[in-house]
Amino acid sequence: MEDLDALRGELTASINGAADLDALEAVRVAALGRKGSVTGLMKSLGQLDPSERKAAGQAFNALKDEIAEAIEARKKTLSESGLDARLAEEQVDVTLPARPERSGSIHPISQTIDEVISIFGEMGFTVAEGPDIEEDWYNFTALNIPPDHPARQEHDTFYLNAEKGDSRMVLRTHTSPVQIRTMQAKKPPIRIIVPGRTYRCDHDATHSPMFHQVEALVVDESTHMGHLKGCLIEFCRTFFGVEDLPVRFRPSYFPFTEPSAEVDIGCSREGGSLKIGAGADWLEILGSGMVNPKVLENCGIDSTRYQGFAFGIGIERLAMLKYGIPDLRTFYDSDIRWLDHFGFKPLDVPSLVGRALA
Ligand code: 2NL
Repeated sequence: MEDLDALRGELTASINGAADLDALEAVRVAALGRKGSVTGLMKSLGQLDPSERKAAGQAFNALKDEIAEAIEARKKTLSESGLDARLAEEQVDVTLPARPERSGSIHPISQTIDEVISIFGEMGFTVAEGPDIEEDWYNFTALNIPPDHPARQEHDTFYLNAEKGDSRMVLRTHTSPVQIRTMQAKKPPIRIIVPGRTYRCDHDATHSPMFHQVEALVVDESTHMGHLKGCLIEFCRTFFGVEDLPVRFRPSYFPFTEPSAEVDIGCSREGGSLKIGAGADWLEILGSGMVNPKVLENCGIDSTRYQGFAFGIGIERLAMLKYGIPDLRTFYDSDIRWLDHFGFKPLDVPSLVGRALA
């Protein structure tokens, strides 16, 4: 029994002294392995006098269990401190600035959309989004675009193959279907802007089959053309950063608005270069109008009580004008040198805060 106590003391000291999991495993093998000291004791039971065997067997077993338990406890302690050590070693200092040569840039399209959202956000608009693949009704019919309208024809619109029994879907040709869905789902007052991808079957130097639009919709009981004008004049001046920018509303036609107006801003083309702001020329930048009462009714809105205005802006064109990007096709080339030149720093979040003081 004294030998047993000595062995227990020795093994316990080795277990608690094991510095890592490998050292602990060596102790385990030396004690409980096939040729281990405790295993040896168990094997010696056969040579004992039968009168001693039972008591000795119980004592050996108790020692074996005790040692096994101590090893498990030590193992747990070592694993946990191992993890703590690794966590301490692999710590990342999140306060270190990103290396500038590694940062990406914000695409001019994203930047321009963010700027437009920021301006209309300050005016009280909220952003709405919807699917790129639409039903014909949302993209055309609800907008008072007649069945024989040229916009519906195969060569202007991307149609998807119809599933059995279903009518064919389209890639939305404008973001207006989102306004239609909003009008169906919500009661006025409505004040939304809708940025997103749009698609038309057109590809040349000034058209891309995928492009971006921001449309807006306001519906309320007393909404009138004065609101439309004020809102768009304010937008143009803020977006281009020209306080006295001339803005002109020119009569136009869209099936979904009545009356309709295209909006031009003042510019100069003197000496072959385009300057926004001063000058004798005009530059068309967006289309707008009062929502056609038929469109309101198509969405379940009482057109004798409510009126609305809407407009649509092409994002690529806005970005080209504001940032002097000469070629539409370069937007989609993913040329890293172009992105380095025309891209924006990720942390330059567009904001109007402080603009009034600037
Ligand atoms: C353009 C013209 C426009 C709208 C879009 C609209 C949407 C609804 C109802 C009425 Cl749901 N109108 N959108 C209205 C006028 C013009 O876009 O030339 N965009 C680049």
